[in-house]
Amino acid sequence: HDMLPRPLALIGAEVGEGASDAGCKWGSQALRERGLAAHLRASGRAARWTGMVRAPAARHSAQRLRAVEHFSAALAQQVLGPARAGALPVVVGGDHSCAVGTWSAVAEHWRAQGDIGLVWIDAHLDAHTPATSLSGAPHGMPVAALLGHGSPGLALLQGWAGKLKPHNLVILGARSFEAGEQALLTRLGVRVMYMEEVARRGFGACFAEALALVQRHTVAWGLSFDLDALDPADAPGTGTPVAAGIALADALAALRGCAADPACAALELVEYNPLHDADGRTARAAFALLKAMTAPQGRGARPAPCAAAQACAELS
Ligand code: 5AB
Ligand code: MN
Ligand code: MN
Ligand code: MN
Repeated sequence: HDMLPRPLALIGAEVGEGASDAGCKWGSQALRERGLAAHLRASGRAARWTGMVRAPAARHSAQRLRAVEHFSAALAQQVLGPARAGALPVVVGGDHSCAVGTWSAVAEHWRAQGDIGLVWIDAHLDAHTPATSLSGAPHGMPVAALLGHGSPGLALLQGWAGKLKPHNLVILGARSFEAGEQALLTRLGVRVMYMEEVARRGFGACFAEALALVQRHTVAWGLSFDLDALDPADAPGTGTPVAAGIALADALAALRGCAADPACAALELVEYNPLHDADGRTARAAFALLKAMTAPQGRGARPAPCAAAQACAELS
């Protein structure tokens, strides 16, 4: 008979200190109050909030990195618990600096068995170190930290560096970045599917390839979704919206059922800013994304072929 789908352990990452606009700090609380857990239970999985971790307030920019370091260690503990208990951790941000705690915990959990993979869906590369960042904002640094670069307080979480190997990471949807972070990723050989490629090939084809890449040399994989990857028409309520992003409908179609894979180790949805979401559109996008990813029945109906695909078929 079918195995019961793993229960979802929702974890609120109440951190905004990683961003210049701290509004994301209240993102997980807002989604919780709107009934995210009940929304996810409607598709047949058990789901409940197992932790809310709040970053210490930081007034000066010099304190922000320290606040994020402190927060990351606490978040990692909240992720390790449900992972060890066999639940699926679902981290809800919060600014994207929370990814250091989330994926450090996942890497720690799987460390004896092997490496973890990660699909990072984002308008940005998030691969700065304090040396290359122009803003000094820690939410622009989690990828570098997970690769073992930048602030030792982040890179050495759980006592070891290199939670992610470069060939086990794929970044999808990038369209706003700086030279320093791009140079690091290029030097390390990280596969980046820029928005230009995503627009040309389609999000579905890119995500399928990304997933295959992060599964290839790993024992488990995860997905970190920054809402600013979406087109601002579908998700205006994020910390740093960037024009010309991924259509929500394309993301929903491609991500449906992805967490039904037993090798899916955790999910993360970040950068929801309720203060920029007057009509609730972005909250609805967040609900729909998490519901699609956690749909227990595996991949659902394929999306109808788009006009462009049909045109290509006719040409060949
Ligand atoms: B997010 C920028 N590269 O470093 C920087 O939202 C933006 O987690 C970072 O992707 C955006 O400040 C971080 C300009
Ligand atoms: Mn990000
Ligand atoms: Mn981003
Ligand atoms: Mn952002």
